[in-house]
Amino acid sequence: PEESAGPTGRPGKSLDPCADVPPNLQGVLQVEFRTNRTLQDVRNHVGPFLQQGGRYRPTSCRAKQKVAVIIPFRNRYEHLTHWLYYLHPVLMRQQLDYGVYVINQDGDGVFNRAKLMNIGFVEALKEYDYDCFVFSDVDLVPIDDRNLYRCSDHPRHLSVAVDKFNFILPYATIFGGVSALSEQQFLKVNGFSNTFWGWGGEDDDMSQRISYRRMFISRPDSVTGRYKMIKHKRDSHNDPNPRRIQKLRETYSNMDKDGLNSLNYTVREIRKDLLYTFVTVDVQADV
Ligand code: GDU
Repeated sequence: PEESAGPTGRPGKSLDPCADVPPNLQGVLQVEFRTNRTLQDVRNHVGPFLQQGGRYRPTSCRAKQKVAVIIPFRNRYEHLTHWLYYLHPVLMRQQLDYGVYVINQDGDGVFNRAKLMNIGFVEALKEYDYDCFVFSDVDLVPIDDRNLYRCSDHPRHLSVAVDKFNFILPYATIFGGVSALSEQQFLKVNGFSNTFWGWGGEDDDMSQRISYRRMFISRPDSVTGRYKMIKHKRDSHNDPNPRRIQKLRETYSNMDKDGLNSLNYTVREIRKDLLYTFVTVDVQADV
């Protein structure tokens, strides 16, 4: 017998799979940050289509992937508002079954982007059986919705052409900004390192993990992969990590013991907004 939509509106297995290429994409998008937006504006704009926690799934077809979008975060509320305003409609048009997780580092200790992303992976999986994880800086907005927030056969780097770098890939192995790994790919590399405190290196460490596990970095082309970055000053408590160069020489010997299998943290609060799930965590930083 055919399975129908359940009481929660969860589409049953009877829905046909969504198309490989989502039919309602717009291509190049107009993106503008020099305008005042509030979270309430964004809720009014996209709220009717969302479920609490920033969750969405298409109703006319069965999504190809279940995607957790993970944003490492502290004190960038204005950027988050722009990000939500632009990304929710894009992710909906891409027909993803997705949820948005903002992983907020508690306190004033040194920032640890990679550890926050590991935490996002673990916390999202406690809620739903996501199979793909997109890790995104809060200040990066795609300007082409053909850049699909999905996983592929190899780890995927999505932010290939950022306006700040004149729309050129700065170097071949770059993996920072916005990237996507399937659950299996992420487990294969033991997640990110937890030990990059402050700015820099953690993305290159992941890039090396990927190559040491004999995977490649896949990318969209440099037209589809265009992004706008919201301009900002360097945050406090996120100075360049002076140890990052040395640490990158140690990826191979450390990756099996520094990552998901050594992750320690305490969840302080999980707050559900219509637009996102906000997870505040103590990452055990030195202050
Ligand atoms: N972030 C915060 N609050 C902070 C610091 C950082 O929310 O106080 C988050 C944001 O999501 C931000 C991301 O961390 O977008 C990256 O931090 P920066 O913006 O300071 O770093 P860059 O713009 O130089 O980013 C580049 C890459 C990142 C990462 C970083 C090195 O785009 O993916 O690799 O370098 O750590």
